[in-house]
Amino acid sequence: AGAGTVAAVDLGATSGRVILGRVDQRAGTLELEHLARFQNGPVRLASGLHWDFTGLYRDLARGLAEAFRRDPSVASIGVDSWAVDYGLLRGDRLIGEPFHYRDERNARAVEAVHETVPFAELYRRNGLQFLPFNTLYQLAAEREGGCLDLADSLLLVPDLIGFELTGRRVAERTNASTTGLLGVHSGEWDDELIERLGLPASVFAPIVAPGDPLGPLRPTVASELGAPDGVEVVAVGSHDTASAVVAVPMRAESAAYISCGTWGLVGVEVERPVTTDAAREANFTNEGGVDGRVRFLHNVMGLWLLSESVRWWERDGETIDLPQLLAAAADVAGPVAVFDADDPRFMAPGDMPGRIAEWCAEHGVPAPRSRAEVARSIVESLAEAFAGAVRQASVLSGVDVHTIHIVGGGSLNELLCQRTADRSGLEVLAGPVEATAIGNVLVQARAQGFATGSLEDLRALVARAFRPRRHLPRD
Ligand code: LRH
Repeated sequence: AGAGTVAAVDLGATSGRVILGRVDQRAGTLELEHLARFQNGPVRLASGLHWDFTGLYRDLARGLAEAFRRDPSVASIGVDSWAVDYGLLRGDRLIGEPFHYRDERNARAVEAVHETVPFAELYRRNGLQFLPFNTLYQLAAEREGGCLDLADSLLLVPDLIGFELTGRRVAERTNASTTGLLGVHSGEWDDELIERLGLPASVFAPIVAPGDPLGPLRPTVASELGAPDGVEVVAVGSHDTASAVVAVPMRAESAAYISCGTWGLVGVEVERPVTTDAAREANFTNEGGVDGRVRFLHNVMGLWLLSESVRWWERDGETIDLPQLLAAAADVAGPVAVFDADDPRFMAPGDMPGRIAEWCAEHGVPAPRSRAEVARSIVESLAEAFAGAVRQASVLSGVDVHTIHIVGGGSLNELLCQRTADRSGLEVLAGPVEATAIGNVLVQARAQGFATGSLEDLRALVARAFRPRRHLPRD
């Protein structure tokens, strides 16, 4: 294995980034250079909550152009994003801005889907926890008065970007696994399920695996980005959580991970799906991982609770300093309310502090009053939900968990990491913060021959390059 440079595009629900990754496996180095960071978020139009796909594409294209200016030796590009959302195409043309998964239309479709295919059967087929925005519910809503009839193809967000860059239409497997339309054992489109749900099978693109080449940039794109000849787009774990798990420096046989950003994805990595009744009842999911691994995990609401509270407080133009708020939260002396972070009332954008107070009133516990108390209450509730989900993941999968790895933006939140250690009674190793981009870089590096080996070999490189911070449980 030699050394080389690749570009990672990583789009989260609140921000996107373009990062250069320089990998030299022999020297044991992995360096990231941040080239662009841009805002992302929902836009409410007359038809509902959408993404500004065109704006996102403009921003990431600027980042990529910067990548080629900075380093003309960039060999490839990989794209990952949040899961489940898609664009519909007619020919080469995108039909409207993609819907945001937090749009309300899905709720109406859930019942209709479960009438056709009961949830227990769905779970046996697709292995997915129930989330009202899983693509299959969105498509059931789309079928009623939406644009599905006009479309000849459907591409999930990273695949849509891959299409814009290369002209190729594919469905990368890890992200396709979040649609609910992929067989949990086969890893292929479940044609029978698609037909029973009355969805047009012809819109789904051929499945590819992380590491597969998509192909060279379209000539107009290459010239716009200033990309030299030979640059190709490579499929990565295009579901951001799949890329993040690649870069968790763990021993999978004795560790749990929490990929903590907008969501807290809490689980373990296993070789085979766990689709028992107990796993279904605990609402655990089996999502596709890189190299055929299975991400057995549960979605906990995550830092959304905090970012949405801050957005609420800032609605009249005030600016809140997050580090200062978290420091004040750490200093809150008395006990604060621990609420159920999984409660569906927290899903939609809006007044989170108000909804937390409402939850507390319904459950007869004193609601947090100051902003610092609200922030502390969120941190404690997340830590409690994280600890509970780790326990469940361990019991349901049989993985004997000794260590919890926290990666992503949440790994910077020392209070959250410490309280997760305290509430679980387990050691917490925090970092790397850019796990998703690192996983994206490593899968490309392996496809280019800059790195070799199994996920364990790649994780060894991560462990060397990014030292985790250790939090021991206090009693
Ligand atoms: C995290 C994430 C998560 C999904 C959600 C829609 O960014 O991809 O894994 O459940 O977004």
